[in-house]
Amino acid sequence: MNIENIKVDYSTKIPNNVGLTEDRRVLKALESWHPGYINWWNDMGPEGFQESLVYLRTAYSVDPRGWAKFDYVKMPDYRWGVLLAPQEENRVVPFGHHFGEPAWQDVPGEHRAMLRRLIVIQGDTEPASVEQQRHLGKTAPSLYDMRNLFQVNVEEGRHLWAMVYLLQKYFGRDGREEADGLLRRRSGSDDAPRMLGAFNEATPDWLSFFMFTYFTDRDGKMQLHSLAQSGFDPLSRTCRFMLTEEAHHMFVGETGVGRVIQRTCDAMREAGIEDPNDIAKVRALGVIDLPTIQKKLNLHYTLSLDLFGSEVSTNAANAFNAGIKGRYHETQIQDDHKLENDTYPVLKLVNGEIKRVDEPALTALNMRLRDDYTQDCVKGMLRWNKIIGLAGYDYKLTLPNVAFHRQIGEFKSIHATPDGVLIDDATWGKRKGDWLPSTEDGDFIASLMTPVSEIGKFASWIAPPKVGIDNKPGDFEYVKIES
Ligand code: BYC
Repeated sequence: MNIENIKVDYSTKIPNNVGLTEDRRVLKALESWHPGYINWWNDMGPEGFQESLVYLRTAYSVDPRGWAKFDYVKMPDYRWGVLLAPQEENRVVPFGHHFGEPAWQDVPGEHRAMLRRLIVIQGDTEPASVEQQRHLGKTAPSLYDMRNLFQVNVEEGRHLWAMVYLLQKYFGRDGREEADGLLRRRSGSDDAPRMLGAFNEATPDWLSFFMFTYFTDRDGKMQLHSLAQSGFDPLSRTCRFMLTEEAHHMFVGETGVGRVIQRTCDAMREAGIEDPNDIAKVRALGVIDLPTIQKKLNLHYTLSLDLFGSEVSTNAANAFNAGIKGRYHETQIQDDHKLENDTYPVLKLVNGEIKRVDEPALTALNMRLRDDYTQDCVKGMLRWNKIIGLAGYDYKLTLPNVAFHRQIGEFKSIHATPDGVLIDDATWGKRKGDWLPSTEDGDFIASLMTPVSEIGKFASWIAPPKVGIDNKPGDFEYVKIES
């Protein structure tokens, strides 16, 4: 590990550990991008609360033993910095045609377009998620949750900076144009939407936010892990540091959904409700019934599956061969890291049936990453089910079949039930509302979204967390709204 890279320079406007003071060209480019970013943050970042003091963590080092400091900050004053994980000495390209060659410190000319595209797609998701969540501060169920939302938002902002740095430093004029484009597109816009489907969907309520941070941020984790393997070392180092921050986002999602489930189970028990499917009775208690939680899960899991691209993809094969995007935990996999003669089982539609078919492992890389993702999703779901089981209810949340509700890939043109049974359009039309949130479900959840801003208090539909952020006590004022 190169110790020099651990220290972050706070003397420039843009905190960084990439030597910006000596790199005047890039510093200038970033400084001229900065006002546009602040305008974007003011227009599209959290609505309201920009003058509030929020107890946020800021990255001040990239040393894994201690990299963040907590303090009250007004969001527009957050120090969005450019931080790369320390450079590993003698790192080599860990997969593909260039396997074993020294990792690149500059963009290899032949792979420039592909690298730029992947960096732009990654960058595009970061501001998109902030835009999707911008209305949520107004209905936060507690100051604790409000702070977590804002923490996630400022860090997604920093992740945008991370990608913009790579574009400005390594891609010259087209990099600058792409960096501007990242501030121009808008989530859900008709004229200039964000690039990937899930990032143009609404995040209408807090249960959606928790599902998003559980399922969609976890796609982020998988994609960042694959890019962290990249032979292009600056991208690898950038993604490795982003992953340190990303863990908290998924924690917010997992514990958020868990606390909703906990509160629902507690309320059902107190009221003596035995059947968790008795939706009307459960809703009358002012909590979200488990079947509706399952529907939200179905929606966010499947939107996130779409983010992996097609099961069989030559783009993915090309990126792997080029040494640009690897597999999850590439360096820990025991094989030749070239995959030239290997196969991987892919779920496909064959004569109207869902079947596993062996495909060349190289073109099946999206499917493989998606499988790794699904395994990762299951872990938290088991913990949610444990909460339900401990409360004495015979109800299990499940992940729907991958053929259900898909807009990308092998199953985009058919309909299937969450159990993976193929159905016709008419049946889908009739049953859709049983599996995905209906307008009525949305209205019910919306009716619960009344803000709670009293210190240490929580909305009726969510349990308090087990521990506070930064070990703060239950009555800690995470956001000083009027400052
Ligand atoms: N929506 O070969 P194909 C995160 C396009 S989340 C729209 O199937 P490929 C975060 C594709 O662009 C992680 N279009 O797919 C989370 C291509 O178009 P072109 C974000 C789609 O390229 C929460 C065509 O279809 N990072 O960080 O192998 C909060 C055929 O493509 C979609 C990344 O995704 C879609 N869903 O894989 C904040 C990493 N899927 O080029 C942040 C970078 C495919 O033929 N991106 N298409 O016109 C990639 O690795 C890949 O581009 C993809 C697609 C995984 C997205």
